[in-house]
Amino acid sequence: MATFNQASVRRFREEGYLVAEGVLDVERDIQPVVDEYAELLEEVTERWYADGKLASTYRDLPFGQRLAKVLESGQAYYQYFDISLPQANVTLDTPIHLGEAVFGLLRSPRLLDAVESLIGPEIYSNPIQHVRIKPPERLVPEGHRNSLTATTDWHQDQGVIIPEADASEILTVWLPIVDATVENGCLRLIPGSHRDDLMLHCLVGREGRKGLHIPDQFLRPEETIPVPVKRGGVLFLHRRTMHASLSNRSDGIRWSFDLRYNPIGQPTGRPAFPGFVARSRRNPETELRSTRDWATLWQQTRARLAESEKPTFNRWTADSPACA
Ligand SMILES: O=C(O)CCC(=O)C(=O)O
Ligand SMILES: [Fe+2]
Repeated sequence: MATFNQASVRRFREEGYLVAEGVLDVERDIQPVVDEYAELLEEVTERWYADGKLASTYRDLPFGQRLAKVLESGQAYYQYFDISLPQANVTLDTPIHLGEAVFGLLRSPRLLDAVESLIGPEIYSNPIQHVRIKPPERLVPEGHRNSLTATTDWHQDQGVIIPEADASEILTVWLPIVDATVENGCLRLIPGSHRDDLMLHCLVGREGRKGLHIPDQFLRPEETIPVPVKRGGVLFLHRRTMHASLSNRSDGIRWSFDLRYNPIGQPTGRPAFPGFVARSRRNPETELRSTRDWATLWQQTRARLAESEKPTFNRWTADSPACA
């Protein structure tokens, strides 16, 4: 199945990114996810209200405003919503969302057809994955600003893996659940920057702000372009393409998933977390097809990490002098 013609594949190779509109089916791929998260928000607000952690369940507010109220009240919803564990302090009850609609999205045949035309038919779902539901940035309290809730700093995705996977062809698949615009904080990137080496990434920014980022002197601001993507569309990124997000200056949410896939057999760059075979033309029987099995993989990982294990997630352990 060739979703992209040769010209598009060539453009991806040359520019390090590709925007494709209309890859996903709104009814089959997106709406189930929206419904699943509405249910999850209902569940957590009810619980936090009952526990006295919220002054109200904010039931009458639309999804985005309700989320902002929850955050304003100091409840960190993002770990309940995310589809990955955090990299530290995992306990037996660290929340993670492992719902059927999300698993359906990870395995969407429409999405995998597109992925197949870029990395081939043996497709592994790489466990470096997130959901980012970002309220208007002015409503996000300082202590809750991170790349899941607010602006994402400049980086290359290769900078977040460990070196054993440097040669893995990890494809970033970024897809918005609501139209991503310049105003609500779509991504921006530097075309062709994947041809550069892996850049230095720093851990602490100038204002003491934490978060992995490429320092300013390695960026070429005049070459950055914003990449709006409509719901149903997908942005594909090469692992060395430099990118960041704009901030959400709108009144609504900016909601996206970033998923990653690599050819089966290549290291994922985050071996402590579980991936799975999403599609194999050669050995279809190895595909993971059950949400429950997928959830079990993450639950077992959580138990293992809570127990004792302190794996390495990051190649950048201390800031170089060039970071100052
Ligand atoms: O959506 C964002 O803010 C950041 C996404 C990102 O860095 C990625 O998909 O690799
Ligand atoms: Fe990224």
